[in-house]
Amino acid sequence: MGQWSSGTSLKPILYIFAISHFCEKARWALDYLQIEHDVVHLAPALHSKLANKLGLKSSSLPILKLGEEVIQGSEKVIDWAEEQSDNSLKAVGDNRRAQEIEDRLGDGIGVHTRRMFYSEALIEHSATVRPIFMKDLPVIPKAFTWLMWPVIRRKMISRMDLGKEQGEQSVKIIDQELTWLESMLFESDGYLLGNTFSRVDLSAAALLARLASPPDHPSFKFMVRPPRVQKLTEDWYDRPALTWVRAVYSQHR
Ligand SMILES: N[C@@H](CCC(=O)N[C@@H](CS)C(=O)NCC(=O)O)C(=O)O
Repeated sequence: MGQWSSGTSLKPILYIFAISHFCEKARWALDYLQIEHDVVHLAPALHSKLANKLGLKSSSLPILKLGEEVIQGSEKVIDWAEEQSDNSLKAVGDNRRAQEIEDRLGDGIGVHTRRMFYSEALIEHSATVRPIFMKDLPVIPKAFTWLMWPVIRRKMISRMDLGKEQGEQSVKIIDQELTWLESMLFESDGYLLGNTFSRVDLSAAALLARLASPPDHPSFKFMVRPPRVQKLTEDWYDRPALTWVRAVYSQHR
């Protein structure tokens, strides 16, 4: 077990956006593996300043800071957390297969649930997104987010390639990816690889939470879904993959 695990005074800091499902994935892993840490919410745009200061080329969150050491990205945070803990999130069996599934979840469901959501929310109902980004911020970053919102919004629209067509394309991709997940779940014993909960299950559940609405999610209860996303969430509520996500949240989060 490493020096950062529970009981130590050297607590790592996890920098996140509350609304980010990749951040939720890292945070859940740290909680699950019982690694004590502080969570710091960052304001969009100010997060790039922190990444710069830490010497990172990319500004993406989550970032975990441990003294001088910096770890970026949910997968690397989980790799690190696994080394520190007596508990495990390793998938049983072939590691390469677990990696392939986790990568596919990130590139497919991770990227496209986000693009589907923001393509409607940020373009047509942007006032409902701002409060989620402001939640839990200290006063100055909160005021910054309020004032700079038009600029932040424009940047997010261009960086994530948002738009009505893009949103519709993402819905089709998510549909295919849910079918893929459902085919794996159909052959499984309740978990995606082997018969125990692993990082692969955690990744799928965290990245699908926006659609599955698990009541145990730390931030999504504050999320207002725009009408088409809300309708999709209702239409797909009973899909096996989304029912499974809610069960995984209630058992493991
Ligand atoms: N593959 C990365 C994806 C992380 C990611 O896309 N983070 C988004 C939030 S959901 C972000 O920080 N975007 C702002 C930026 O890149 O500056 C991971 O697993 O951590």
